[in-house]
Amino acid sequence: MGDTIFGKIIRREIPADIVYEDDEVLAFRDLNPQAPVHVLFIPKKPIATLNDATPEDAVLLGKVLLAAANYAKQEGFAEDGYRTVVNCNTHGGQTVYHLHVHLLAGRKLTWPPG
Ligand code: D5M
Repeated sequence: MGDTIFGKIIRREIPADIVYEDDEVLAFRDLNPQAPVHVLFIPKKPIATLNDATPEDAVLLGKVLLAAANYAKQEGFAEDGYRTVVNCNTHGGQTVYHLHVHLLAGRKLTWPPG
């Protein structure tokens, strides 16, 4: 359980640029940023994909999203706006199998994604 690169970050086995932490949520800068601000918000509980989330995870997932929104407000880019993304499995472009919310901001993002 939790044996992904993000599990190692949670356990402080590898370094990360952590910007937020509480008992259940961790946020750190993406190693390969796609926007001026690119932060990953993760539940400390190792849920592999959104497909694996259960009704018991509903509050936890809400906390992950709210942590991202609070960070955007705190850092002053909420008004201009930002994007949150959860990639799921191969077609979604997921590469790390520990559920995470990408927070992208700091430039006008295009839509639709590729
Ligand atoms: O997104 C997985 C993201 O995780 C991708 O944008 C790179 C990022 N990543 C991978 N390893 C690290 C470490 N060690 N620190 C910070 N960020 C990392 P996905 O939605 O699964 O494609």
